[in-house]
Amino acid sequence: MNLKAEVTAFFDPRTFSVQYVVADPATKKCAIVDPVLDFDEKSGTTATVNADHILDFIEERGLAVEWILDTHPHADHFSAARYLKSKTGAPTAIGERVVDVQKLWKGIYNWPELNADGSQWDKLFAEGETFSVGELEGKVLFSPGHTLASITYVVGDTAFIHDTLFMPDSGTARADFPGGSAGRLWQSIQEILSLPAETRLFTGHDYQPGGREPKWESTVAEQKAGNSHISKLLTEAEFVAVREARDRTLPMPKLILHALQININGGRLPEPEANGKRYLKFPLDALQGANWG
Ligand SMILES: N[C@@H](CCC(=O)N[C@@H](CS)C(=O)NCC(=O)O)C(=O)O
Ligand SMILES: [Fe+2]
Repeated sequence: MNLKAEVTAFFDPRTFSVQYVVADPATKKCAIVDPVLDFDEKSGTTATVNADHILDFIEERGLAVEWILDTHPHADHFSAARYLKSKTGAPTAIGERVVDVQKLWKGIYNWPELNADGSQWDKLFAEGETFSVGELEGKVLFSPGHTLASITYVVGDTAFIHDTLFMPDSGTARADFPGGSAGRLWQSIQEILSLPAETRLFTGHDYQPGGREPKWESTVAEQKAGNSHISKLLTEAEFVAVREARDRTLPMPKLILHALQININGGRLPEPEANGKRYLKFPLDALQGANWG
C-alpha cells in the first residue's frame, strides 16, 4: 500500500488560510481540506474564486474527489464545502462535536430554527474513526481547544492540523473563542506531537510573521525543536499562561459573526428573502474583544 500522500496547498492571502487537496497518486482519488468561499465584507459580496481554482486543479490532474473535509467551524472565513459538494457530489464531513458548537452559537445568534444535530454534513467523524482516500488510510484525532469541535485528519504520512500549531515561528492558534480552552489545546497539541517524528504537518493559517513568504508545511520533529509556544520546557500551566496572555491582546477575527452563521450551517448561505436577497444577522454586545483605545 502506498502511504505517501500528495499534498497541494492553496493559500488565500485575504484570510491567510491554507486550503488543501490531498491525493493518493496510485488511484487518483483525493480529499479537499478546509476550502474557502470568498466573502468581501465591505460590499457583502460572495465569490467562488478560491474554490474554482481548486476545482480547476482537480480537473487538470484528473482527480476524483472522495471527501470534502472541514477541520472545524471556521471563525474567519466561510466554508466552501457546500459549494464544492454541489460541483463534485462528494460527501462533506466535520467532527461530530460540531453539534456542541452549533448549540453554543444557536444561542448567541438566537436562531431557534437551526438544527443543532450535525445533519448539515454527510458524515460526522468521531475520535479515532478511520476513512480512506483511495488506498491511503485516514484517521481522525479529536483536537479541541481552538474550538469545541476541532479535529485533525491524519492521511497516510501527513496530518492536517489546522488551528492547533502554526509554523514554528508563529506558535499556536488562539483559544479564546466561545468554547475555546488553552488547556485543552495544549493536550491536543501533545497528541499531534506524539505522531511519528517525520509526519508531515499541514497548518491551517500562516500569518506571515515579519512579512516572510507564506509557509504551511512542517514535521513533528521540526515543531518539537522549534515552536516557541510548545518547546519541551513549557509545562501545560506555562503554555496556558502564555496563550491566555496573548489571547487577551487579540481582537476578534473581523468575520467571526459573519462566518459562524454560515459555517455552523454546513457552509449554507442564508435562504433568500422574498426579494431574492440573502441577509446575515448579528448579535450586538455578545462577544468581548473590542479595543476602544
Ligand atoms: N486578523 C485575523 C485574525 C484571525 C484569527 O483570529 N485567526 C485565528 C485562527 S481562526 C488564530 O488562531 N489566530 C492567531 C493569531 O492571530 O495569533 C482576522 O481578522 O481574520
Ligand atoms: Fe480557526
